Amino acid sequence: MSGEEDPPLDVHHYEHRGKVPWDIQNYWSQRYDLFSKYDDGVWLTDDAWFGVTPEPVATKIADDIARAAPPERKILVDAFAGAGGNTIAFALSGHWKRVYAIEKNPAVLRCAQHNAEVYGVSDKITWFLGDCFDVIKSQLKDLAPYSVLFASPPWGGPGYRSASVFDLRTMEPYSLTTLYTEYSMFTPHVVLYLPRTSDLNQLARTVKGDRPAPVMHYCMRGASKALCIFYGNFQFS
Ligand code: MGP
Repeated sequence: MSGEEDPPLDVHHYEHRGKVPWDIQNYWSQRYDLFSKYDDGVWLTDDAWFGVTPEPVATKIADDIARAAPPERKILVDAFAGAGGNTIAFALSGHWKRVYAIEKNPAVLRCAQHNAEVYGVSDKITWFLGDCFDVIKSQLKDLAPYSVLFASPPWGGPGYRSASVFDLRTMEPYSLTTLYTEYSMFTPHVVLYLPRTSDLNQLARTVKGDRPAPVMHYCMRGASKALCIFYGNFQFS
C-alpha cells in the first residue's frame, strides 16, 4: 500500500475476500478492472463500489471526450466524482487545463482525493464537497463557455438491472430530464453516463434541434457496461 495513512471511518482498502461484504464481492473480484493500481492502496466506501466506472472504460470515455470536444473547451467538470474513476482518467488524459470534480459525500470525496494521489494526478484536479447543482451555480458559472460537463449520476443502485429497458424518468434521485435541464443551463456540452439498458426513445426526446447527439456503448469482454450520450458540438470524425 502507498503511504502510511489509515483510511478514515467508512472507507476501506480490502486486501482479502474474507473481509469484503457479500453484496460487493462481485465488484471486489473485478477490482483490477476498476482500478489497475488497486493494490497501491485504492480507497473505497462500500457504497462507492457499485458506481465506479471500470478503468479501461473511463480511459476510453476520457479519450473520446478529449478528441471530440470543441478546442476552446479546456475545462472538464465531473459532476459526480464518486471514488474518482472518471476524474482520474480525465486528469491522466492530459487534455484539460483543469479538472473540477464535485462529490457530496465527504467520505467518498476523501476516497477520490486519495485515489488521485495513488495515480499521481492530484495537482490537476480541484475538488468540491457539495451538491453538484449548487456548486455549478455558485462557483463554476464563469467557466461555462470553456467547459464540458460529464456526469455519471446514481442510477438508484444495482437494482437498475431488473428492468429490461430502464425508465430514465424514474432514475433516483435525479431523472434524465432533471439532469439534462440543469446541466444544459450551465453549458451545452454535456456527456451523461447512463445504464446500458436506458430507454433510447426517452434519450432521443431530449435531443432538440437539428444537431444529432451520438450515443455510445462502452463494452468490455463481450458485454456493454454502460452508454454515454454526447449533447453539444462534439465532432468524432
Ligand atoms: P453492473 O451492472 O452493476 O455491473 O454495472 P456488471 O459488472 O456489468 O455486472 P454483471 O454482473 O452483469 O457483469 C455496470 C456498470 O455500470 C459498471 O461499470 C458501473 O460503472 C456502472 N454503474 C452501476 N451502477 C449501479 C451505477 C450507478 O448507480 N451509477 C453510475 N454512474 N454507474 C453505475
